[in-house]
Amino acid sequence: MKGENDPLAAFWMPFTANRAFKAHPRQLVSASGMHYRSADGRTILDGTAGLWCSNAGHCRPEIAEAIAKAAASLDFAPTFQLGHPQAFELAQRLAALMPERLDRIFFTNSGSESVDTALKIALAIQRARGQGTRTRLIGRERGYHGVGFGGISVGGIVSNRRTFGGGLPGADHLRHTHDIARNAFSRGFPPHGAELADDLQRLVDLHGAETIAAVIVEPMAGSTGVLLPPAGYLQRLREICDRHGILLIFDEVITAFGRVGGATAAGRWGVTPDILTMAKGLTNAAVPMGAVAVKRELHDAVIDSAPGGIELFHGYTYSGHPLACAAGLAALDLYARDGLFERADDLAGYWEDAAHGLKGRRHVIDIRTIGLVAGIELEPRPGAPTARAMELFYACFDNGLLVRATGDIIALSPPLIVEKAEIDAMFETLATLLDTIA
Ligand code: PXG
Repeated sequence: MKGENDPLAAFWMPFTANRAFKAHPRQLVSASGMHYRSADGRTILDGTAGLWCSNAGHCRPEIAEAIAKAAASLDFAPTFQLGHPQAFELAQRLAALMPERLDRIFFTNSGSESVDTALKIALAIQRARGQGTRTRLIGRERGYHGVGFGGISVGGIVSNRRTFGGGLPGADHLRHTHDIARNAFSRGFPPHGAELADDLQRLVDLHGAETIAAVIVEPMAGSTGVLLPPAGYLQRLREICDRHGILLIFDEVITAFGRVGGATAAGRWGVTPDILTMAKGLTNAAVPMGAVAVKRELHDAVIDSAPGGIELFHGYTYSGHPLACAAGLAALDLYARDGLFERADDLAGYWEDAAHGLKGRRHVIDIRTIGLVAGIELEPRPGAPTARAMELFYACFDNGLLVRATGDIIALSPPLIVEKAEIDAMFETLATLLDTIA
């Protein structure tokens, strides 16, 4: 890396190969609707809604205006022992979108904070219910729950964990559900693997249910390559949690706000967790914000356990920040006005057919879609895992298409305003470029 006069040196970029980026920088300078504009003046079709977050497309004027208005009228207000009307309004609006009874909302500023908040709330609930021995938190292999110490402890990605010590004591993991041998190229929920939920029973038998506070899973694992829940898996996990007094947390940082149709995957797929995390699409990503939805009676247990005092010693300076609330309210208005959650459902069939059009192309060993998400798994290059997908990512960018590469999987998750012609363009670009990659 270069020295003091390098204008790119100071920014230590997150989750980035800094050396490679700074040798060949790819910068975005503006955005509108379905497109980014690059520093070298090209238009880039956004196949990923930024990082799975700009669900209504970029720079929507209604959101920009709401943020500007908030910035000029109430730039900041504490939410510790004080409040402001838009925070209460947004919480109420969110509660109305959540599955039944998940209508108590805690605000955070990111997905990672939502996850750590959800884990802490789970511990507080168990304690309030007289179950203080339940301190163990269970995640899943190949799970991504952000980068806080809680999130990496229950997360299941080795490179996110190995540098940072042992994590939370007692955390354990279910096996992941990814099974190309049995499920490759299946459509909808993969047919095989519901029995993998029984791994939770195995951990109960191993550790004792009285030590387990909660299980956290992404209903659909996004970051690690669009890993869909096998048919019946989430229902089975719910049943095992109920049998043993274990709280079920769905990490919906990616899946909420229309990505799989409906406001949440829980609602869309008919399995209700006890706690649900959100972020990303909550404000259409225009201001950082996350939230945690908690079942009313579980929230009440915590509130009732501390009459008179602060019930939960947790919160962030920026919980319910006025600019984020303004952006959130405007985003929810847009989602409703333009019917964007339904749009993911309406387009899902077209999207699935377009994605599966890549079947038989060079390197492609699996294709998975649900809602407006697609994972295209490539055969790893011998001796150089991840190189093939990374090359394809660079080739796409150079040819005007933004995709995500994770491992040897290309993930697509366009803004929900995507048109059929743009869907065609995405998969045509991928089809062409797959032939050019060694
Ligand atoms: N939980 C889930 C399920 C996520 O996907 C987080 C928590 C953390 O959110 P924050 O806001 O703290 O980053 C995430 C984030 C990718 C990608 O390319 C995915 C995420 C973030 C950046 C890139 O798949 N997910």
